[in-house]
Amino acid sequence: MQERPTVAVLCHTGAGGSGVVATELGLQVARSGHEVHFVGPAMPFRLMGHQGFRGPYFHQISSFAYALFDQPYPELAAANTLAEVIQEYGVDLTHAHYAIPHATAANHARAITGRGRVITTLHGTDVTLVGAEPAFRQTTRHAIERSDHVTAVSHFLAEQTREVFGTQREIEVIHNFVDSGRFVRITDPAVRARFAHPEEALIVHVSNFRPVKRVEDVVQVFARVASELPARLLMVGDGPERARAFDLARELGVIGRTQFLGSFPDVQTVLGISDLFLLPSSNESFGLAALEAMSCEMPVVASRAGGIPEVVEHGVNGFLADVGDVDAMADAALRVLRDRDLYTRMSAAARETAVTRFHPGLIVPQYLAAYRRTVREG
Ligand code: GMT
Repeated sequence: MQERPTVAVLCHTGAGGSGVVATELGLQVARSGHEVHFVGPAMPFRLMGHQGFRGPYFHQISSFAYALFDQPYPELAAANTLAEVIQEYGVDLTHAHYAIPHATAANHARAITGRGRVITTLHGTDVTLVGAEPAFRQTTRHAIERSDHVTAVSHFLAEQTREVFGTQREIEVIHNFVDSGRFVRITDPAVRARFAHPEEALIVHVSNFRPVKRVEDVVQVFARVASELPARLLMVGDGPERARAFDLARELGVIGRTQFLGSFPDVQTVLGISDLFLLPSSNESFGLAALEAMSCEMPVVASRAGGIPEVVEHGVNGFLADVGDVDAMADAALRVLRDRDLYTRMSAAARETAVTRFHPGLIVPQYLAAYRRTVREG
Protein backbone atom coordinates (compact mmCIF):
# COMPACT_ATOMS: atom_id res chain seq x y z
CA MET A 1 0.00 0.00 0.00
CA GLN A 2 1.28 3.45 -0.98
CA GLU A 3 0.95 5.66 2.15
CA ARG A 4 2.37 8.79 0.52
CA PRO A 5 1.22 8.66 -3.08
CA THR A 6 3.00 10.80 -5.65
CA VAL A 7 0.45 13.37 -6.77
CA ALA A 8 -0.07 15.34 -9.98
CA VAL A 9 -2.28 18.44 -9.85
CA LEU A 10 -4.23 19.92 -12.76
CA CYS A 11 -5.85 23.29 -12.11
CA HIS A 12 -6.64 26.72 -13.50
CA THR A 13 -3.55 28.84 -13.17
CA GLY A 14 -4.91 32.42 -13.09
CA ALA A 15 -6.54 34.26 -10.19
CA GLY A 16 -9.61 32.27 -9.17
CA GLY A 17 -10.84 30.18 -6.27
CA SER A 18 -10.26 26.71 -7.70
CA GLY A 19 -6.64 27.47 -8.65
CA VAL A 20 -6.04 29.02 -5.22
CA VAL A 21 -7.41 25.96 -3.40
CA ALA A 22 -5.43 23.62 -5.69
CA THR A 23 -2.21 25.52 -5.06
CA GLU A 24 -2.63 25.98 -1.29
CA LEU A 25 -3.52 22.29 -1.01
CA GLY A 26 -0.61 21.17 -3.22
CA LEU A 27 1.79 23.17 -1.03
CA GLN A 28 0.39 21.58 2.14
CA VAL A 29 0.50 18.11 0.59
CA ALA A 30 4.14 18.65 -0.43
CA ARG A 31 4.94 19.84 3.12
CA SER A 32 3.49 16.62 4.47
CA GLY A 33 6.12 14.63 2.54
CA HIS A 34 4.38 13.82 -0.74
CA GLU A 35 5.99 14.41 -4.11
CA VAL A 36 3.70 16.90 -5.89
CA HIS A 37 3.76 17.80 -9.61
CA PHE A 38 1.68 20.70 -10.92
CA VAL A 39 0.86 20.47 -14.63
CA GLY A 40 -0.49 23.56 -16.39
CA PRO A 41 -0.17 26.03 -19.26
CA ALA A 42 1.54 28.44 -16.82
CA MET A 43 2.63 28.32 -13.20
CA PRO A 44 -0.40 28.77 -10.89
CA PHE A 45 -0.19 32.33 -9.60
CA ARG A 46 -0.04 31.47 -5.91
CA LEU A 47 2.69 28.88 -6.53
CA MET A 48 5.22 31.48 -7.66
CA GLY A 49 8.07 31.77 -5.20
CA HIS A 50 6.93 28.75 -3.18
CA GLN A 51 8.84 26.01 -4.94
CA GLY A 52 11.83 24.36 -3.35
CA PHE A 53 14.17 21.71 -4.71
CA ARG A 54 11.96 19.16 -2.96
CA GLY A 55 8.97 20.49 -4.87
CA PRO A 56 6.24 21.08 -5.57
CA TYR A 57 7.41 20.77 -9.16
CA PHE A 58 5.86 22.51 -12.13
CA HIS A 59 5.59 21.11 -15.67
CA GLN A 60 4.40 23.35 -18.45
CA ILE A 61 1.97 21.82 -20.93
CA SER A 62 3.47 21.72 -24.41
CA SER A 63 1.13 22.55 -27.22
CA PHE A 64 1.34 22.72 -30.97
CA ALA A 65 -0.38 25.37 -33.09
CA TYR A 66 -0.72 23.50 -36.37
CA ALA A 67 -2.15 25.62 -39.20
CA LEU A 68 -4.97 23.13 -39.85
CA PHE A 69 -6.24 23.42 -36.27
CA ASP A 70 -8.78 26.16 -35.76
CA GLN A 71 -8.29 25.72 -31.98
CA PRO A 72 -5.28 24.75 -29.85
CA TYR A 73 -7.11 21.73 -28.25
CA PRO A 74 -5.85 22.43 -24.71
CA GLU A 75 -7.49 19.34 -23.17
CA LEU A 76 -5.54 17.03 -25.49
CA ALA A 77 -2.28 18.90 -24.84
CA ALA A 78 -2.91 18.73 -21.06
CA ALA A 79 -3.62 14.98 -21.23
CA ASN A 80 -0.44 14.47 -23.26
CA THR A 81 1.88 16.36 -20.86
CA LEU A 82 0.15 14.80 -17.84
CA ALA A 83 0.65 11.31 -19.32
CA GLU A 84 4.38 12.08 -19.69
CA VAL A 85 4.59 13.28 -16.08
CA ILE A 86 2.69 10.21 -14.82
CA GLN A 87 5.11 7.90 -16.63
CA GLU A 88 8.30 9.78 -15.82
CA TYR A 89 7.64 10.34 -12.11
CA GLY A 90 5.51 7.32 -11.30
CA VAL A 91 2.50 9.42 -10.36
CA ASP A 92 -0.03 7.41 -8.32
CA LEU A 93 -2.84 9.91 -8.35
CA THR A 94 -3.95 12.96 -10.32
CA HIS A 95 -5.98 15.57 -8.47
CA ALA A 96 -8.07 17.42 -11.05
CA HIS A 97 -9.53 20.69 -9.84
CA TYR A 98 -12.59 21.71 -11.89
CA ALA A 99 -14.41 19.17 -14.04
CA ILE A 100 -13.84 20.63 -17.50
CA PRO A 101 -11.24 20.33 -18.89
CA HIS A 102 -9.13 19.02 -16.02
CA ALA A 103 -11.01 15.90 -14.97
CA THR A 104 -11.46 15.04 -18.65
CA ALA A 105 -7.73 15.42 -19.28
CA ALA A 106 -6.85 13.43 -16.14
CA ASN A 107 -9.14 10.54 -17.11
CA HIS A 108 -7.64 10.63 -20.60
CA ALA A 109 -4.05 10.52 -19.26
CA ARG A 110 -4.98 7.58 -17.01
CA ALA A 111 -6.29 5.74 -20.09
CA ILE A 112 -3.12 6.53 -22.07
CA THR A 113 -0.72 5.38 -19.35
CA GLY A 114 -2.81 2.62 -17.81
CA ARG A 115 -1.70 3.80 -14.39
CA GLY A 116 -2.67 6.22 -11.65
CA ARG A 117 -5.99 7.14 -10.14
CA VAL A 118 -8.05 10.32 -10.55
CA ILE A 119 -9.65 12.47 -7.86
CA THR A 120 -11.82 15.31 -9.11
CA THR A 121 -12.73 18.28 -6.94
CA LEU A 122 -15.77 20.21 -8.10
CA HIS A 123 -15.49 23.91 -7.32
CA GLY A 124 -18.74 25.51 -8.42
CA THR A 125 -19.08 27.07 -11.84
CA ASP A 126 -17.79 23.83 -13.39
CA VAL A 127 -21.18 22.37 -12.37
CA THR A 128 -23.55 25.32 -11.90
CA LEU A 129 -22.52 27.20 -15.04
CA VAL A 130 -20.29 25.25 -17.45
CA GLY A 131 -21.63 21.77 -16.65
CA ALA A 132 -25.23 22.95 -16.75
CA GLU A 133 -24.72 24.24 -20.32
CA PRO A 134 -26.02 21.71 -22.87
CA ALA A 135 -22.76 22.18 -24.83
CA PHE A 136 -20.77 20.62 -21.96
CA ARG A 137 -23.31 18.61 -19.95
CA GLN A 138 -22.41 15.17 -21.36
CA THR A 139 -18.66 15.65 -21.15
CA THR A 140 -18.88 17.05 -17.61
CA ARG A 141 -21.09 14.17 -16.44
CA HIS A 142 -18.70 11.68 -18.03
CA ALA A 143 -15.67 13.35 -16.43
CA ILE A 144 -17.33 13.13 -13.01
CA GLU A 145 -18.53 9.56 -13.39
CA ARG A 146 -15.18 8.28 -14.67
CA SER A 147 -13.17 9.85 -11.84
CA ASP A 148 -12.18 7.35 -9.16
CA HIS A 149 -13.27 9.71 -6.40
CA VAL A 150 -15.15 13.01 -6.43
CA THR A 151 -15.20 15.78 -3.87
CA ALA A 152 -17.22 19.02 -3.77
CA VAL A 153 -16.41 22.15 -1.78
CA SER A 154 -19.85 22.42 -0.13
CA HIS A 155 -22.99 20.43 0.60
CA PHE A 156 -24.81 22.83 -1.71
CA LEU A 157 -22.49 21.93 -4.60
CA ALA A 158 -22.71 18.18 -3.97
CA GLU A 159 -26.52 18.45 -4.09
CA GLN A 160 -26.41 20.64 -7.22
CA THR A 161 -24.17 18.10 -8.95
CA ARG A 162 -26.60 15.28 -8.24
CA GLU A 163 -29.45 17.46 -9.49
CA VAL A 164 -27.79 18.81 -12.65
CA PHE A 165 -26.43 15.44 -13.80
CA GLY A 166 -28.95 13.11 -12.22
CA THR A 167 -26.02 11.14 -10.84
CA GLN A 168 -26.13 8.99 -7.72
CA ARG A 169 -22.37 8.67 -7.38
CA GLU A 170 -20.78 9.35 -4.02
CA ILE A 171 -19.52 12.91 -3.63
CA GLU A 172 -17.47 13.68 -0.55
CA VAL A 173 -17.82 17.22 0.80
CA ILE A 174 -14.48 18.81 1.71
CA HIS A 175 -14.78 22.51 2.40
CA ASN A 176 -12.28 25.18 1.36
CA PHE A 177 -9.67 26.13 3.95
CA VAL A 178 -7.62 29.16 4.88
CA ASP A 179 -4.12 29.51 6.30
CA SER A 180 -5.07 31.45 9.43
CA GLY A 181 -1.39 32.07 10.20
CA ARG A 182 -1.01 34.08 7.01
CA PHE A 183 -4.47 35.65 6.74
CA VAL A 184 -4.38 37.79 9.87
CA ARG A 185 -5.33 41.29 10.96
CA ILE A 186 -2.57 43.80 10.19
CA THR A 187 -2.42 46.33 13.00
CA ASP A 188 0.34 48.57 11.59
CA PRO A 189 -1.50 51.89 10.92
CA ALA A 190 1.09 52.83 8.28
CA VAL A 191 -0.11 50.01 5.98
CA ARG A 192 -3.76 51.02 6.32
CA ALA A 193 -2.88 54.71 5.88
CA ARG A 194 -1.95 53.95 2.25
CA PHE A 195 -5.63 53.31 1.51
CA ALA A 196 -7.78 55.19 4.04
CA HIS A 197 -7.84 57.81 6.76
CA PRO A 198 -8.25 56.44 10.30
CA GLU A 199 -11.87 57.63 10.60
CA GLU A 200 -12.93 56.01 7.30
CA ALA A 201 -14.45 52.53 7.06
CA LEU A 202 -12.51 50.43 4.56
CA ILE A 203 -14.77 48.13 2.56
CA VAL A 204 -13.32 45.49 0.26
CA HIS A 205 -14.37 43.10 -2.49
CA VAL A 206 -12.13 40.44 -4.06
CA SER A 207 -13.16 38.41 -7.09
CA ASN A 208 -12.63 37.64 -10.76
CA PHE A 209 -15.25 40.25 -11.72
CA ARG A 210 -17.37 37.75 -13.63
CA PRO A 211 -21.15 38.38 -14.00
CA VAL A 212 -21.88 35.83 -11.22
CA LYS A 213 -20.09 38.14 -8.72
CA ARG A 214 -22.54 41.04 -9.29
CA VAL A 215 -19.78 43.63 -8.84
CA GLU A 216 -22.25 46.41 -9.67
CA ASP A 217 -24.09 45.47 -6.45
CA VAL A 218 -20.82 45.99 -4.58
CA VAL A 219 -20.69 49.56 -5.90
CA GLN A 220 -24.41 50.12 -5.18
CA VAL A 221 -24.02 48.94 -1.58
CA PHE A 222 -20.90 51.01 -1.12
CA ALA A 223 -22.54 54.18 -2.50
CA ARG A 224 -25.38 53.82 0.04
CA VAL A 225 -22.91 53.27 2.89
CA ALA A 226 -20.68 56.15 1.78
CA SER A 227 -23.67 58.51 1.77
CA GLU A 228 -24.07 57.88 5.51
CA LEU A 229 -20.52 57.61 6.84
CA PRO A 230 -16.93 58.22 5.72
CA ALA A 231 -15.82 55.15 3.77
CA ARG A 232 -13.59 53.87 1.00
CA LEU A 233 -13.93 50.87 -1.30
CA LEU A 234 -11.13 48.61 -2.50
CA MET A 235 -11.93 46.48 -5.55
CA VAL A 236 -9.36 43.68 -5.88
CA GLY A 237 -9.18 41.49 -8.96
CA ASP A 238 -10.01 41.86 -12.60
CA GLY A 239 -12.41 40.49 -15.15
CA PRO A 240 -15.12 41.27 -17.68
CA GLU A 241 -17.34 43.36 -15.37
CA ARG A 242 -14.62 45.70 -14.13
CA ALA A 243 -15.40 48.48 -16.62
CA ARG A 244 -19.12 48.42 -15.72
CA ALA A 245 -18.31 48.65 -12.02
CA PHE A 246 -15.95 51.54 -12.75
CA ASP A 247 -18.62 53.38 -14.79
CA LEU A 248 -21.22 52.85 -12.09
CA ALA A 249 -18.87 54.18 -9.40
CA ARG A 250 -18.42 57.29 -11.52
CA GLU A 251 -22.17 57.60 -12.15
CA LEU A 252 -22.96 57.28 -8.42
CA GLY A 253 -20.30 59.83 -7.51
CA VAL A 254 -18.10 57.46 -5.48
CA ILE A 255 -15.22 56.99 -7.92
CA GLY A 256 -13.02 59.28 -5.80
CA ARG A 257 -13.47 56.90 -2.86
CA THR A 258 -13.05 53.71 -4.87
CA GLN A 259 -9.76 52.13 -5.83
CA PHE A 260 -9.54 49.37 -8.43
CA LEU A 261 -6.35 47.57 -7.46
CA GLY A 262 -6.28 44.84 -10.12
CA SER A 263 -5.21 41.32 -9.40
CA PHE A 264 -2.29 40.25 -7.24
CA PRO A 265 -1.35 37.11 -5.27
CA ASP A 266 -0.72 38.47 -1.74
CA VAL A 267 -4.27 39.60 -1.18
CA GLN A 268 -3.84 39.02 2.58
CA THR A 269 -2.28 42.49 2.97
CA VAL A 270 -5.40 44.24 1.69
CA LEU A 271 -7.71 41.93 3.65
CA GLY A 272 -5.62 42.41 6.79
CA ILE A 273 -6.27 46.17 6.90
CA SER A 274 -9.92 46.29 5.76
CA ASP A 275 -13.08 46.46 7.90
CA LEU A 276 -15.85 44.81 5.95
CA PHE A 277 -16.06 42.34 3.04
CA LEU A 278 -18.84 42.40 0.43
CA LEU A 279 -19.82 39.29 -1.56
CA PRO A 280 -23.17 39.84 -3.32
CA SER A 281 -22.78 36.93 -5.84
CA SER A 282 -25.80 35.47 -7.60
CA ASN A 283 -24.33 32.05 -6.91
CA GLU A 284 -21.29 30.88 -4.99
CA SER A 285 -20.47 27.29 -4.19
CA PHE A 286 -18.50 28.25 -1.08
CA GLY A 287 -16.96 31.76 -1.12
CA LEU A 288 -13.25 31.30 -0.46
CA ALA A 289 -12.58 35.05 -0.66
CA ALA A 290 -15.08 35.60 2.17
CA LEU A 291 -13.37 32.93 4.28
CA GLU A 292 -9.96 34.58 3.73
CA ALA A 293 -11.51 37.88 4.84
CA MET A 294 -13.02 36.25 7.93
CA SER A 295 -9.65 34.87 8.90
CA CYS A 296 -8.47 38.51 8.93
CA GLU A 297 -11.21 39.27 11.50
CA MET A 298 -13.55 40.83 9.00
CA PRO A 299 -17.35 40.46 9.12
CA VAL A 300 -18.90 39.65 5.73
CA VAL A 301 -22.05 41.00 4.12
CA ALA A 302 -23.08 38.52 1.43
CA SER A 303 -25.97 37.14 -0.55
CA ARG A 304 -27.87 34.14 0.76
CA ALA A 305 -26.78 32.09 -2.25
CA GLY A 306 -25.39 28.63 -2.86
CA GLY A 307 -22.94 27.45 -0.22
CA ILE A 308 -22.30 30.87 1.35
CA PRO A 309 -24.53 30.07 4.38
CA GLU A 310 -22.20 27.11 5.11
CA VAL A 311 -19.53 29.75 5.89
CA VAL A 312 -21.25 33.02 6.74
CA GLU A 313 -23.71 32.68 9.61
CA HIS A 314 -26.33 35.44 9.56
CA GLY A 315 -26.04 37.67 12.63
CA VAL A 316 -22.99 35.81 13.96
CA ASN A 317 -19.97 36.43 11.73
CA GLY A 318 -21.73 38.55 9.10
CA PHE A 319 -25.08 39.24 7.49
CA LEU A 320 -26.89 37.58 4.58
CA ALA A 321 -29.46 39.15 2.27
CA ASP A 322 -31.35 38.03 -0.82
CA VAL A 323 -29.46 38.22 -4.12
CA GLY A 324 -29.77 41.76 -5.51
CA ASP A 325 -31.18 43.28 -2.32
CA VAL A 326 -28.62 46.07 -2.15
CA ASP A 327 -30.70 48.05 0.37
CA ALA A 328 -30.66 45.17 2.86
CA MET A 329 -26.92 44.71 2.29
CA ALA A 330 -26.24 48.42 2.81
CA ASP A 331 -28.39 48.43 5.99
CA ALA A 332 -26.46 45.42 7.29
CA ALA A 333 -23.12 47.06 6.46
CA LEU A 334 -24.12 50.29 8.22
CA ARG A 335 -25.42 48.41 11.23
CA VAL A 336 -22.18 46.54 11.85
CA LEU A 337 -19.93 49.51 11.01
CA ARG A 338 -21.81 51.85 13.37
CA ASP A 339 -22.12 49.57 16.37
CA ARG A 340 -18.66 49.14 17.92
CA ASP A 341 -19.73 46.25 20.21
CA LEU A 342 -21.46 44.39 17.40
CA TYR A 343 -18.42 44.91 15.18
CA THR A 344 -16.06 43.54 17.84
CA ARG A 345 -18.28 40.48 18.42
CA MET A 346 -18.70 39.75 14.72
CA SER A 347 -15.07 40.19 13.78
CA ALA A 348 -14.03 37.84 16.62
CA ALA A 349 -16.67 35.33 15.48
CA ALA A 350 -15.43 35.59 11.89
CA ARG A 351 -11.89 34.73 12.97
CA GLU A 352 -13.14 31.92 15.17
CA THR A 353 -15.11 30.40 12.28
CA ALA A 354 -11.99 30.42 10.11
CA VAL A 355 -9.76 28.92 12.79
CA THR A 356 -12.10 26.33 14.26
CA ARG A 357 -13.92 25.09 11.15
CA PHE A 358 -11.74 25.81 8.11
CA HIS A 359 -8.17 25.49 9.32
CA PRO A 360 -5.78 23.55 7.02
CA GLY A 361 -5.12 21.21 9.96
CA LEU A 362 -8.76 20.11 9.73
CA ILE A 363 -9.30 20.11 5.98
CA VAL A 364 -6.00 18.92 4.46
CA PRO A 365 -6.10 15.55 6.32
CA GLN A 366 -9.49 14.91 4.71
CA TYR A 367 -7.89 15.22 1.27
CA LEU A 368 -4.91 13.09 2.31
CA ALA A 369 -7.23 10.37 3.59
CA ALA A 370 -9.13 10.51 0.28
CA TYR A 371 -5.80 10.17 -1.60
CA ARG A 372 -4.78 7.09 0.40
CA ARG A 373 -8.20 5.48 0.08
CA THR A 374 -8.40 6.08 -3.66
CA VAL A 375 -4.93 4.70 -4.33
CA ARG A 376 -5.55 1.68 -2.07
CA GLU A 377 -8.78 0.84 -3.88
CA GLY A 378 -7.06 0.97 -7.29
O1 GMT B 1 -15.81 32.31 -9.25
C1 GMT B 1 -14.75 32.19 -8.65
O2 GMT B 1 -14.50 32.72 -7.57
C2 GMT B 1 -13.71 31.32 -9.24
C3 GMT B 1 -14.10 29.92 -9.07
C4 GMT B 1 -13.05 29.00 -9.60
O3 GMT B 1 -13.42 27.90 -9.89
O4 GMT B 1 -11.90 29.36 -9.79
O5 GMT B 1 -14.37 29.74 -7.66
C5 GMT B 1 -15.15 28.66 -7.24
O6 GMT B 1 -14.27 27.86 -6.45
C6 GMT B 1 -13.90 28.39 -5.18
C7 GMT B 1 -12.91 27.43 -4.52
O7 GMT B 1 -13.47 26.18 -4.29
C8 GMT B 1 -15.15 28.63 -4.35
O8 GMT B 1 -14.80 29.11 -3.06
C9 GMT B 1 -16.02 29.65 -5.08
O9 GMT B 1 -17.20 29.86 -4.34
C10 GMT B 1 -16.38 29.12 -6.46
N1 GMT B 1 -17.09 30.16 -7.22
C11 GMT B 1 -18.38 30.04 -7.55
O10 GMT B 1 -19.08 29.09 -7.26
C12 GMT B 1 -18.95 31.19 -8.31
